[in-house]
Amino acid sequence: MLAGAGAATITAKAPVRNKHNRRALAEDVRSEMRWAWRNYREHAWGKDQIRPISGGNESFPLKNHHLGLTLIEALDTLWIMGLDDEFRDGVEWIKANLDFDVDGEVSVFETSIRLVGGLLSAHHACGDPVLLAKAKDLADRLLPSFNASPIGIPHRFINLKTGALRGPETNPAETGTFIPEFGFLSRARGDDRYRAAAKRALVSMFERRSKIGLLADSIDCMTGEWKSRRATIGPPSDSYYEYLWDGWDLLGDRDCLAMYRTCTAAILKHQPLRRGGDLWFGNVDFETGKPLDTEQDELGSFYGGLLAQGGNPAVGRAHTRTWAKVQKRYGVLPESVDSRDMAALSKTNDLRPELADAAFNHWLIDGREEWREIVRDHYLAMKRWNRARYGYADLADVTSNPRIQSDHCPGYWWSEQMKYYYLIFANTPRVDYRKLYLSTEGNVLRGLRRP
Ligand code: DMJ
Repeated sequence: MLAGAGAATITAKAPVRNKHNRRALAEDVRSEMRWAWRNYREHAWGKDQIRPISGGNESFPLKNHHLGLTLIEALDTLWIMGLDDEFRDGVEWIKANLDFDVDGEVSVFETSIRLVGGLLSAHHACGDPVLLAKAKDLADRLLPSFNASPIGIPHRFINLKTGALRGPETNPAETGTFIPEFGFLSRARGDDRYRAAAKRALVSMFERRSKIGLLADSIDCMTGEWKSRRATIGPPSDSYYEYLWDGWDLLGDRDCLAMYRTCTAAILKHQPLRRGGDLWFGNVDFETGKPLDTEQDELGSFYGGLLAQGGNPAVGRAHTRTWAKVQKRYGVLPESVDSRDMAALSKTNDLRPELADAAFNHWLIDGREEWREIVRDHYLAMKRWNRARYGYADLADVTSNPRIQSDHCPGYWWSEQMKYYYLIFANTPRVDYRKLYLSTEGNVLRGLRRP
């Protein structure tokens, strides 16, 4: 389907300096969320993902069974926006229908960040014990993947019913993106097994870093043998670094802080790639630091915000501004670009939140208007090009005019960018912005204020 045709058009960009315009933007985001939710409610209720062009649906992370992924991802966003009837409706669905005892295989990483995290953030919002119990049930089904490995690194896939494992060849993100969710659960249940498993996996990966301090991006979880030579801050390593910092931020774990600092020092030494005024982080050989290619994945655009959180704000700002230039060129970001000239190497757009995530994190730290402007541009371009008949859609090509949409809306859309947009414009009393902790999936595990 061609985007733009039939979609609501934005006629002017609101200056974000002006309080009234910020309020209008926040209201607009909230009303888009409510509109998308109503479509989901009407056409795909309880399904994992709505197909935004046809109104059909598709399952994820199970192949042929739905777990209500979208509604679980959406819950804390609805709550923050004060869409309380919608929030309650979602919680009621979970209580009446959600059952993880399914003979099917899921990604351990995706299931934890989206479903365990979504249930925990909803529990943080309303305190309902059933949500915590469901999160525990699910985490119990994921835990054997950690325990099966002599080095504590989980397999990539597990069967929710039988515990059968698959995918010993894994990577930093799928090894180390567990500690906030599992740590939160351990605290809430008074049971340290979850946090300890997540921590062991983080440390086990860290101990395998090269002499120059870098991690490659593929490893055998049973032997600890590296299966690649490529070090990257993009996928499939990205959130490993994020969760080193988060282990410190959310749980006060000093080992995580020390590991974050060690990894960051190595990255800042070997991976920066300066071109004109731009700052990228190159993909390099993990033992020699030799550059491997010039591709920059959009998923890596979160990294500037993380650097700012971790105490390197100037470098972080330079990287986020570089990605903001890519946004200026394309409107909606392509999945990857060439660092030499910003040419799109992969022209699709999977409704990604990372640049808005980074800008939001910068704004929480220094309050500069430029971050709100980047987020506003991100939102308006998405509204212009990704809005389809029943919701928001991926783009098949960000360089065509008009853009071409694909019939897919990822679950993280409900949990991530809609939340960042709203929070940066709304100044809602439901959130303590100084305490706010957001997981890699945008789930709030600290800082919600009940009215
Ligand atoms: C999200 O599921 C999470 O942010 C994850 O860490 C990687 N990126 C996707 C969204 O692009």
